Amino acid sequence: MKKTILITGATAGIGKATAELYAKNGWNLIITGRRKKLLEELKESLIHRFSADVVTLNFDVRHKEEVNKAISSLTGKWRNIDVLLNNAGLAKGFSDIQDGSVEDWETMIDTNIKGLLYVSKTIMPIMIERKSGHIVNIGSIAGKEVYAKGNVYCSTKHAVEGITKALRLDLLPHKIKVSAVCPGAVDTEFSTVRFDGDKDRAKDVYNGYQPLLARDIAEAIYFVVSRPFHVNINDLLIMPTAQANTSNLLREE
Ligand code: NDP
Ligand code: 8X3
Repeated sequence: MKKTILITGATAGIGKATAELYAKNGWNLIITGRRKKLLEELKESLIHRFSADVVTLNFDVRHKEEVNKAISSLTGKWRNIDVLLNNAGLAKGFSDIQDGSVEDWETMIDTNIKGLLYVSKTIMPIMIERKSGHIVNIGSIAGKEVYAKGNVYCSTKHAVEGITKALRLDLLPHKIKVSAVCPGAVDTEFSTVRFDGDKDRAKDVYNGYQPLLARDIAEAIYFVVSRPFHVNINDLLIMPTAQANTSNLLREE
């Protein structure tokens, strides 16, 4: 029987690449995000390229009523969610904490922490009832280290690490697997979003070395999810070869 994955933040970057890889491998897909047009375009493309079975849910993970409404609209086979990929997330701003924008802090906390919790809260009862499921959270190297001017973003990713451990512990009796996939620098829309659409500044983040590609992370997610039932990858940290940690990059012009 075909399996089903629900991906938050499927309109771009890692989420989109993961949707493409899972569609290619014959999974049913529930793709979600705020940008409805991009969701519909991705759906059409997945149907056209892979004859995939796809449902779109257009919601903002920060709004719990929207999350609840969207997930409860799923009926029939679409409620049989085998994998939840908590991927939607973002960084906003890059400054010392004393100069940070409270609005940016709230956006990151509401999206990366509260949004992940809201979505998980709606899917967990389905998985518990089915006594089966796998939750994969996208963490970050920023959840393992704190780098200069990364303060609140790094803190939200540290929270993802804590939530991942808590989910694994509390869902143990229900046989639900919980994993974290934690990338270093990946060339996506991430830095453009962080710098409020400043593409030149975003490009500089990836200059002079080969960053990870969204596809690299999609493949890692696929690996994590495709292990046999008795194997759980708790935590997978994936870095560009040119990046030793958050602060040490080998840039060559
Ligand atoms: P992108 O900006 O390319 O994609 C982010 C996705 O998240 C988009 O699909 C966006 O969709 C969605 N999203 C953002 N805010 C919301 C929201 N409020 N509600 C619903 N969806 C939302 O970035 P990445 O692919 O790089 O980021 C994916 C994850 O990977 C994030 O959690 C990020 O923190 C993490 N990560 C990224 C790294 C990197 O270097 N790129 C490294 C380590 C971790 P839409 O705007 O349509 O809502
Ligand atoms: C994204 C990676 O190092 O830019 O989580 O924070 S980093």
